Amino acid sequence: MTSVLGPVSPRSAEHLAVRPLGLRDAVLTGGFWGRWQQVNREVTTPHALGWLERDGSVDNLRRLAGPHRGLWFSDSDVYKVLEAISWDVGRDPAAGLDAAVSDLTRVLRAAQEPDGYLNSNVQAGHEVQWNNLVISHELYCIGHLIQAGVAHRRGTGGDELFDVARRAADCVVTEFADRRRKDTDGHPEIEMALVELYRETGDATYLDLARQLLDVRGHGVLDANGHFDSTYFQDAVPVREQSTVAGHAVRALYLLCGVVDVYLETGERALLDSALRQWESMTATKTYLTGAVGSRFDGEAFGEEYELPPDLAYGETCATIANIMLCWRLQLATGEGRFADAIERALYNLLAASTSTDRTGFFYNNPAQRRVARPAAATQTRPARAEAPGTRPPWFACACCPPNIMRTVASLGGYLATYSDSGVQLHQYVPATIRTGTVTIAVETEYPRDGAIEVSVLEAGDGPWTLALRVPGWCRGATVSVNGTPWPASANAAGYLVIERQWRVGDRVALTLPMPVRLTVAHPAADAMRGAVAIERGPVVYCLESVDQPEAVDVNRVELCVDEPLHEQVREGFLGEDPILVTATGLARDDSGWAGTGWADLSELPPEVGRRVTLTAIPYHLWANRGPSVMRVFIPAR
Ligand code: FUB
Ligand code: ZN
Repeated sequence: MTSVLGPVSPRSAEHLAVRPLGLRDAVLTGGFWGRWQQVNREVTTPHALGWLERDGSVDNLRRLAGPHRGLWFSDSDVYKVLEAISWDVGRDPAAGLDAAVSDLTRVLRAAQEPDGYLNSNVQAGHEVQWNNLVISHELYCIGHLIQAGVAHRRGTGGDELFDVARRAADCVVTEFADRRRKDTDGHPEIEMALVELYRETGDATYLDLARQLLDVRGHGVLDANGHFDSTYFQDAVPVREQSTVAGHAVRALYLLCGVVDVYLETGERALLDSALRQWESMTATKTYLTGAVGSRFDGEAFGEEYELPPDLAYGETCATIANIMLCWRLQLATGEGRFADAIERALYNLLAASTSTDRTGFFYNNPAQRRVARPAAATQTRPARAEAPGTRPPWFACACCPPNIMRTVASLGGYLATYSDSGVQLHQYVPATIRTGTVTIAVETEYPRDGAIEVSVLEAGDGPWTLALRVPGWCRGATVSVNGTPWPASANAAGYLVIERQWRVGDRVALTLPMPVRLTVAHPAADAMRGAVAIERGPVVYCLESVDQPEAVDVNRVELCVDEPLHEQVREGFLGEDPILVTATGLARDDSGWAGTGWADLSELPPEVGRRVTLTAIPYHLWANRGPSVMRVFIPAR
């Protein structure tokens, strides 16, 4: 297969159910994500470049001496921003962005050792090279450098940044390949990067090393030195035997991305099976309704099955992004719509909520309930992660999330559609133009404000082909018509309505996905949400935010009257969007009768006192844009 401009460009189609499209072939043309992509480039990118200078991340690489500012893996923030910019210039070159890449590449080239080694913390003498892999993040950082270099080369054809990345990779090969070492990095990431480098170069050394690094893990090769345990590092169980996601969430999911990447190139079924098994377990038992994964603050980790407390949810933004990356690889491997469903949930909820509406503030962790209207910490520019602020700071001391958001938004086109010998598959409904060889289609929609999606054929290609349209798992009663005539199709086992015909230029397909407001309950074993409901409409999860409720209504003390109707109303210009808000009847509880210890004998409960109120729910992703607030997604049902 020829290389595509986007993350995950498999070298051969042999183990793909569907094939990816590049960012110049799947182009966002507007809507929520199209606008975000533009602001990501015009506003977030300069913001991020400013912060990388201000927090010392670039200076660390410039100086390579003295104290290292920020966290020891801050090089990776520079690389992720470079990757984001590379996707952007790949879609559409821009002088300012090109210059930023060149400037930073010059810094990296000057910093790089003659043998290709590059790590500002180690080179400044704060760590001995390759000596403390469990903590040092040396391979993790080089992995991000490789991804940036590959993105830049795919985007521009240029070798500047790519050469730096490849030399660093070759240094890793020299140290680790052919089992010269039996250990690996405490933080997975290098595996998927090496596979991408193999894809880009055709040099199987990188693929072999990626596989080796998967193989050695899980045998207790990382000496945890008292910092967490083997499970935290995914080093307790060999990856082919693992049954569920465990330990640090981002690490577990980055590792699985590498696992599926190696499968996509080698066809080793045990790898895919393991990834599917772990993903299914995570999706059924360890994922919040918002798409958050990794519920524990302690170790930024997955909890046990159904351990999903809404108020204590860690839900790191990077973990959900890692799940999007994993889902995309599984989508390519299987062609199944359940992975696009999960991407959709993650995009419209957690990822959308991770960033302020002006796109310069970010959530590192994403709770599903906030009990106290607490602002970001006084040290606002560098809040400790565990403070879990109720407003979005502009950057973090541990700045992994903002650049991860940036590279995801910049490369979002790559997640919209795929193609195969039989035709085109549409996975996400976003205004876009999709081109595969001689076929071009345009998608127009206001989704998810409504479920009307129109696909028109701009170039019809030769002979018949299929258009496959994902029917989201939440949707009942989807219908489709072709040129105004109902098309009698129902979704196939993979979750797609498939239309096969000889297409003509100007053909129009109208897909309707009904999306009435609905109430969702959690699995009974998810104790923390038992007896509560969440409001959803289409892929959008709603929340109650204190600022929208009638005066003196405490969001911590409301119940939702589930037998009363829910009403939708468009709120034009609300936080820069025209979202649909939902109103519901609720009971505002007055618990003054509970004064004292807060406990009561079941047979002597204080009388229930409350007043009926109208509650207003907003899309979860819009919360915390109007100052500190109290917020909840799950509401006790009445
Ligand atoms: O360790 C690198 C990154 O920092 C992880 O992926 C995040 O969870 C944060 O701890
Ligand atoms: Zn992060």
